[in-house]
Amino acid sequence: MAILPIIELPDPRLRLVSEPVGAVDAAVRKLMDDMLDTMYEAPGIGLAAIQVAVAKRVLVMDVAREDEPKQPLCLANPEIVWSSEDKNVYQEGCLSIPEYYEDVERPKQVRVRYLDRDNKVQELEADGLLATCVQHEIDHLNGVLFIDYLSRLKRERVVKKFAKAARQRED
Ligand code: GNR
Ligand code: NI
Repeated sequence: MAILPIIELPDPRLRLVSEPVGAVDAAVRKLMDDMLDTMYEAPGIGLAAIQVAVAKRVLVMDVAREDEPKQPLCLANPEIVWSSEDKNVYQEGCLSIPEYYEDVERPKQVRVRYLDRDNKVQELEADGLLATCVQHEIDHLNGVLFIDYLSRLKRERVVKKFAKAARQRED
């Protein structure tokens, strides 16, 4: 188990489309375990592999509250096979865009087909925060960030702020 560095805006790797895994083998399982460690330490409720600079279609999540038992979920090659017409608005954040939060509207419920930690095909019926989180994570696998759903003004403002902060770290 290991805690991996999380890449942040404006790192261009966040815009890559990640590659499917051939199968969930020992190497992918180790990646999933390291991602769970990294997510819990951050702390966050989800993490996509590209956020730790690995362009594979792998994500982990745990939306259990602090007073509840852990509910880790590991998904490889996830696909949304159904989304509800009903929408939901959540205030989203992203570990790759620290300390920035905005409301995003997404389908309220989704069904996701994926490979689990044992390389078995599974389906997840998600609602509420879990549905929002899994859509946010699958977006990462396609190089999409939650700021892409905001107005151009808001998005450009936050991109510029992070670009400036990165420049200032340079000199
Ligand atoms: O920790 C996270 N919280 C969160 C809150 C609302 C909607 C989505 C998320 S995911 C985020 C962690 C993250 O950046 N995952 O990619
Ligand atoms: Ni994110």
